[in-house]
Amino acid sequence: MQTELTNIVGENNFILNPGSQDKRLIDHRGYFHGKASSIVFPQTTEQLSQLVMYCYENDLSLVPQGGNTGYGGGATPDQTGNQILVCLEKMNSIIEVDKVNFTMTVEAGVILATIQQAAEQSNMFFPLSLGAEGSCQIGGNISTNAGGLSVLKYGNTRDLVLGLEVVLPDGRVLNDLNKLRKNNTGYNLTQLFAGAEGSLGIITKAVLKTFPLPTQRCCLMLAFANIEQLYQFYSLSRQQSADCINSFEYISSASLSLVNHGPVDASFPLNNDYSHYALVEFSCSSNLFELEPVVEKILELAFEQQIIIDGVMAQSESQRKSMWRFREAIPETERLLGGSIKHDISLPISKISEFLNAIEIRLKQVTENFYTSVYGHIGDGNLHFNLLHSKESNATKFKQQFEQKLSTIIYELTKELGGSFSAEHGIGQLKLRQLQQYKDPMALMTMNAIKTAIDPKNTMNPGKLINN
Ligand code: FAD
Ligand code: 2HG
Ligand code: ZN
Repeated sequence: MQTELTNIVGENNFILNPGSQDKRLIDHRGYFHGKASSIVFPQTTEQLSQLVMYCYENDLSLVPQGGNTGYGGGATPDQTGNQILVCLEKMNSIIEVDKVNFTMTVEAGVILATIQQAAEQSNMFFPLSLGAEGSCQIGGNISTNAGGLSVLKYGNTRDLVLGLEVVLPDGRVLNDLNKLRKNNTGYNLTQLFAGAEGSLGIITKAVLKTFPLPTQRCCLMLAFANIEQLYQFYSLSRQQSADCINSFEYISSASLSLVNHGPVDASFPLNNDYSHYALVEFSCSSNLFELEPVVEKILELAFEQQIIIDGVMAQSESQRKSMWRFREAIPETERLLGGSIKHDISLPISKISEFLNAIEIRLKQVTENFYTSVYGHIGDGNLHFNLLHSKESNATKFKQQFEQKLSTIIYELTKELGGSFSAEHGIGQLKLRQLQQYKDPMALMTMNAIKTAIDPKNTMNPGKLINN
């Protein structure tokens, strides 16, 4: 294998028999520990194509990896030690920033934050934004169809992709790398690879949509007596701001208290004894009207109509950033506390209140030994409904003993209310069972048929997303 890899990628671009402690072989949450016969760092599509062709001919399977920040273990190889881990980090060029077409063309290994910065340098905006943006790669974002903090206005990652170049499982290169917003010529193949979690091929290049750079931002931290009022504010503010909201994030009192006494070195701008908080950000790119008076008026109306019980607007960029810290620090704080049992669910917005009212009682029938940290992209109907052990018990033991029972209760109620058990984090190897259980059988059959047609030897990230 050493000779072949040297011939294909050059002697400095692979590691043979990597040690099991190599961080690329362990997923971000430390749930999955894999082994690999080698880790390869291709530098070009041509090298990658040759590598995949070699694997196809020799029945070797491959696992693509970006920044390794995914939540489903999709980028971790299995335990056999036979798989080849393909890391895209050396394919990290920004190929073109096109100000006329509002697009960027990039290689798959570019880090998300680098793309955001490059867009900004050209007075444009790439809106995908999430806590891992300093290390996740655009190829990983596309493959997981990541959501994040500005889906309400700009959509999920798949909505931001116009075209892709992909190395198929037999090594041939599919070129669908176009800048077209209209291209009605059959199946949308680019969209097939978005959210495929590396199961159909390795993305090597992408054409992304960019947007006018926001020049005004107004950020509110609000307190609500109940979820119904939160959604009244959601409607009011979407309507009256001409839909200028880019983020509408929920923070429950329990999630707030995790970060309020921990990592955020700013004081929370409201009293901390309310039950429900929302961080709402408005933005626009125009300088022809002022956003702040509009948002002030919305706040005033909401107070008058008694929709909110408390609320402030950030008065400076540093206040805006510290408001965001209270939201963004929650996952990391949970991790430092030993981790949580995570549920990344979505519901029709109209059902969230019913879900929250019913779920706790059902869970408490199994154990009282936990508390919930609920937060997330509530404007998209997406909650991170995480369960943490109560202080007396041990986090690992809690997960081992209760994860399956508690998660089943949460997913069953989610299903009952027309929701999804995986809103934005995907399936990977973590949620294969739930996929079988909750996805429509005909949809599963169609997914399997697609996988078999494109990857007949099942050498492309086997055991992820599709359990063949
Ligand atoms: P990896 O973890 O490396 O890979 C993920 C999957 O994509 C794997 O199946 C892998 O095989 C495949 N893959 C990677 N690159 C390629 C490629 N070039 N071609 C084909 N397949 C490929 N997710 C959200 O949706 N919203 C959030 O708000 C969010 N916040 C997060 C916050 C934190 C602190 C962390 C740690 C994670 C968060 N995530 C979030 C999850 C994660 O960041 C995203 O899933 C991200 O899109 C993964 O990108 P990555 O480059 O790390 O991919
Ligand atoms: C977020 O929105 C991420 O912060 C992480 O999707 C959610 O860790 C989590 O549960
Ligand atoms: Zn999220």
